[in-house]
This record gives sequence, structure tokens and C-alpha cells, in this order.
Amino acid sequence: MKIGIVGRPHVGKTTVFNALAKSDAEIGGYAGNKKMNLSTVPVPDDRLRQLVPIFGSDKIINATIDYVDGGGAEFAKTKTEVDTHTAPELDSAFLAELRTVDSLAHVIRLFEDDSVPHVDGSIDPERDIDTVNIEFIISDLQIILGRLDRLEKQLKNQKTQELINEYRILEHFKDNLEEGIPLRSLSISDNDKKLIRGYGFLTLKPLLIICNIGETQLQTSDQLINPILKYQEQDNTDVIVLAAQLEMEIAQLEPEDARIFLDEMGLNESVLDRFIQASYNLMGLITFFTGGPKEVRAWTLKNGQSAVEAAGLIHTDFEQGFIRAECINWEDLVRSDGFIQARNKGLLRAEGKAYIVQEGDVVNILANASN
Ligand SMILES: Nc1nc2c(ncn2[C@@H]2O[C@H](COP(=O)(O)OP(=O)(O)O)[C@@H](O)[C@H]2O)c(=O)[nH]1
Ligand SMILES: [Mg+2]
Repeated sequence: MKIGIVGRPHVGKTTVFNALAKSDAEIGGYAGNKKMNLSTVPVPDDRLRQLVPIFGSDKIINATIDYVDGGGAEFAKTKTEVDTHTAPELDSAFLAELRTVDSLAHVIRLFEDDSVPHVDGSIDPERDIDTVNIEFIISDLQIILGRLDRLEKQLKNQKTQELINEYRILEHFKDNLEEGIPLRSLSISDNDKKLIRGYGFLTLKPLLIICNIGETQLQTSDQLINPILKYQEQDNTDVIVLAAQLEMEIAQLEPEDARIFLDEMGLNESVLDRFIQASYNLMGLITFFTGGPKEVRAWTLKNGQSAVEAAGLIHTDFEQGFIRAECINWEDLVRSDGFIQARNKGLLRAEGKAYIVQEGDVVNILANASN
């Protein structure tokens, strides 16, 4: 799973990236080094630790999330050009990268700091949301208009049902985008989703709005973000609050020092957990586990995916040779203190290919060896 961090210049995107990835990418950077920041980060999950004694596993393998931040490569123009001229455009390579992500984390600025002027002249989070939304709408529209043009020509020669369907759905998208409606607000059939999967439309991606507040705003954050909460009502959109600079500083400390610091600040450690939870919910993702003497491991699936799809994720051979999946809720397994007792209590279920894997399932795939 990959999350793209987006937003206006100098709102704290790289700071958020550093907080999430516990890294130290250059902040305040601008069209300088032309490098994006990419990081693969383990998803913290205490359930893995609790499953270790059940399997006697040697190690834990967390699920991971990939984060991408534009770094110095996100905008086409340099800082001087932007400060003295118009609003910055996104760099085309960064846009292409964004088309590959599963969801967007849009950082908006609430923190006040005179030494960091806002490119649009004032702190106005709602304006920032609209600006980026419009930018992405235009970008999706450009792709659609180009494709519709080509489709019209193609349809003159070959009127296949697939091309006709694609034309119909893209026209529908165009009409909505022209009204300023992002594609994530539309209900799209599974079939249509398949037809348009390759385009990576930006406004179709689930959107997590991150309100970046300053340290001094921690006490008043509820009031501050009140006007932003209405965006939560839009489809596939959620809002969270993060004091990104503070979180970045904490993430860069040694774990022991971080704990002392958090205690002193009266903060809890759950900000990153909340970010990940919100992202999972937004993308409709669930976690299941596998275990053995070598390792206990967390995997990410889309809610609604089946046992055979889970098997395919673990190993393609498991998908082909699938016989059945033994499944049990992780907590039932831990409480039973092992598989034998769980089986005796009737908690271990034998499920077929079509079984929909549930959040927190421990899954053991039984499969024919391929040859
Ligand atoms: N005071 C304050 N400054 C921040 C905060 N977050 C980011 N900044 C500053 O804003 C500037 C831009 O941050 P950066 O993460 O590089 O923003 P980006 O351009 O969106 O990637 C840097 O000087 C940061 O130190 C914050 O929460 N409080
Ligand atoms: Mg940056």
C-alpha cells in the first residue's frame, strides 16, 4: 500500500513524511535536489507480539506502508520563480508518481509562523483544500479529454462494447469534474472500476486531510479544525490533526527519550497509530496474520477479499493449489493458548476459497504443492 503526501508549498509535507517515516529528509527544501522522498515503514501492531508465543516464532514481520513525498521534486519551478510569480505547478514526474499511489494524504497548514510565509499570502486551510482539489480535477480532466479524443477516432473503426463502455464512463467523469466534483464522490460499479484502473485518477483516490497544527495550538486544536470537519462528510474523505513538527522531533528521538518527552508533554503515542488507522479505514483495508516457527507476519488485504486471494498474496502456488484455509480470530487463538485447545473448543474454522477474510483472522492455508 502506497500513500502520497500532497499539499501547497511549505505547509509541512516533508515534516509529516519525516514524522511518519522516522526519517530526516531535508525540510524547507524547494525544487532544489529534484529527489522525491520515498520510505517503506512498518505498521505497528501489538497483536503480532502477542502471537509470538503461540507459534514460538523467531521473528515478527510487520505489514508495511510506502510513503512518497515530493521532496525537492514536487514543483516544476524554483522557489524564486514561485515567490515572485504565480502559483507553483506540480512537476510532471511527481504527478506520474502520484497516479500510482493508493491514497492521498493532503497536508494543510494551520500553524502560524511569520518566518515561513504562505505562498498564497495567508493561512487559509479551506482555500488550500480547494486549490489542490482544483489542481487535481484539472489534471484528471486533461487525461480524460485526451483519451475521449482518441476513443472517438477508434470508435469509428471498431465499435467494441468495451470501448463504448469506456467512452460512457469517461464522459460521465468529465461532466462531474467540470462541475468541480471529485471522482471519489461518485459511485462506480466494479466493472467500470476495472475499465478505468489504469488511469490512476487523482480525484478518485481516498483522501485523508491532515491539519498540521503548531505546538502552541495543541490546546485549541478542536476549535481550529472545526471548519475543516465538514470535509469528513464527503465520500472517501477523512480529517485528522497532527502537530507535524513536534511529531517529527519525537520520531527522530531514541525510543527511550521519546517516551520521557511524551510523558513531559502529556501526550500519548497514538498519533501515528491514528494516522494508520484512518488510512486503513479510508482505503477499506484489513489485516490478517500468518504464523510459524520462523516468523509471525501481518498482511494487508482489501475488505471483502477472499481466502484464495489471501493465499495468492502469500504465495502464488497457494492460490493455484488452494484446498482450504484454517481460520481463527487472533484473540481467540491467544486466549486459547494455542491451536490444539482452540480446535477442541471449536474455534478453528475450515473455510473454502470464497470465504471473506475478516479483520484479525489468523490464516493457515492448506494447498497442494505445485509441480
Ligand atoms: N512553526 C512550525 N513550523 C513548521 C511546522 N511544520 C512545518 N514547519 C516549517 O515549515 C517549513 C516548511 O516545512 P516542510 O515540511 O519542508 O514543508 P513542505 O514544503 O510542505 O514539504 C519548514 O521551515 C518547517 O520547519 C509546524 O508545525 N510549526
Ligand atoms: Mg517538502
